[in-house]
Amino acid sequence: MIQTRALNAEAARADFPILGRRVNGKPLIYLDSAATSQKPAVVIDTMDDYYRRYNANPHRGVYAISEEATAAYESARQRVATFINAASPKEVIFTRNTTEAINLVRYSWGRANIRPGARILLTEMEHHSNLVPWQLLAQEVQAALSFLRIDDDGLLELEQLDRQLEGVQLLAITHQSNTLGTINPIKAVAEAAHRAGALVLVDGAQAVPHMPVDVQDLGVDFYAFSGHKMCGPTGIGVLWARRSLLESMPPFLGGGDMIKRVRLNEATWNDLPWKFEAGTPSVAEGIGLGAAVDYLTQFGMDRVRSHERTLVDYALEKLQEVPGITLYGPRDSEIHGGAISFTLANIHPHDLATLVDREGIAVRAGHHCTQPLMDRLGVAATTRASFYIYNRVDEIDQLVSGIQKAQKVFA
Ligand code: C6P
Repeated sequence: MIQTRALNAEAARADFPILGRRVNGKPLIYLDSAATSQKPAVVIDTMDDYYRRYNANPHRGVYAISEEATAAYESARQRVATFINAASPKEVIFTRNTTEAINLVRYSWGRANIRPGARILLTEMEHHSNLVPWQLLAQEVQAALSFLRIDDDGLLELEQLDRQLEGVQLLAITHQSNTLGTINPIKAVAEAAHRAGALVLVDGAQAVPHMPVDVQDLGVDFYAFSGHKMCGPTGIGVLWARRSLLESMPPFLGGGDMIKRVRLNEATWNDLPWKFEAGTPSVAEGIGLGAAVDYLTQFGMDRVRSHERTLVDYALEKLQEVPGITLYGPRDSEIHGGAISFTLANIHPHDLATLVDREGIAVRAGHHCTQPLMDRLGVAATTRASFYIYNRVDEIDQLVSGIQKAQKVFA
């Protein structure tokens, strides 16, 4: 039973060893959790413990430590399933990351189902991970891509949704934009897509770490996310999909563990979820993700979300006072997750990121793997500050004063 714990950023910080270090002589202010979150000691220790005490290949050995590794890995899957309210752990496929989870759907479901002439509907705010796989599939099977546009506040234009869904076989959409911070109304959009006969894939890379996600309540068909953005390690991600869909899909990769019986010229497939997990899995990473899920669960995702809303409200208010700033994305924290993008007149985002780094502040500058969105915004790059449970409002003040210092350098 996981104990609940109030979300106090100061107390949470003590759980993250890296936050104790200094960068360029200043305490590290980490505002790039949308790229990857920091890791609490409990995740690092859990992985260390696996390697020190029961490192073995799971699902294969009948000896004690292999069985321990199997139990820990499968228990992590069970906890991930509970975390997103999957109907069964069989619906939780471990992948390397969000990118691989989306590509699994592309190769397996997409190749078997998307027909020539069919349409795949995306949005203008997709990360390249939820765009390029569909470009490749569309080229391969002669399908067409179309896009939901965004308005000047960074919100999807949904007035024409029903019309745009005509002839669509798959809607692939991000839950929260990594660049704009926009939280999309997935449940309503999924209902409309299903009415039109389309399936719905959600890129949840920026949602699962930051808000409660209930895949059954959302009513979607595929949901992808990464462990490393939610206090877990790199090298582990998740594809959730409805069991009936997974049962009907051909395997993605072939190899060990995904089979039941192999003969020289044919093979039969293992049960779910292992049918989609060929080869030795990322065992330590899976177990580490289980520890990350437990870590977040003690706070509760409602509290994580409400902490980030406080930070977003504060940051939007403080940043808009900076002369020459342009903020992108919605102004209402109800639909704005913990990532804020902006540009400054006369300072390139990379220069700004370099200058604030001198103050120990880590922010991301660039296109954030959303080049078509940059085209839509009419910029080559933005600076992005993104928040998590360990960020405090005073760090936003430090960012603002770092920006002001940079402006003096370029004045
Ligand atoms: N975005 C960012 O700085 P992977 O790399 O597979 O774990 O996640 C890909 C991905 C997919 N969708 C969204 C919405 C994402 O934000 C990301 C990762 C990072 O914004 C790295 S580019």
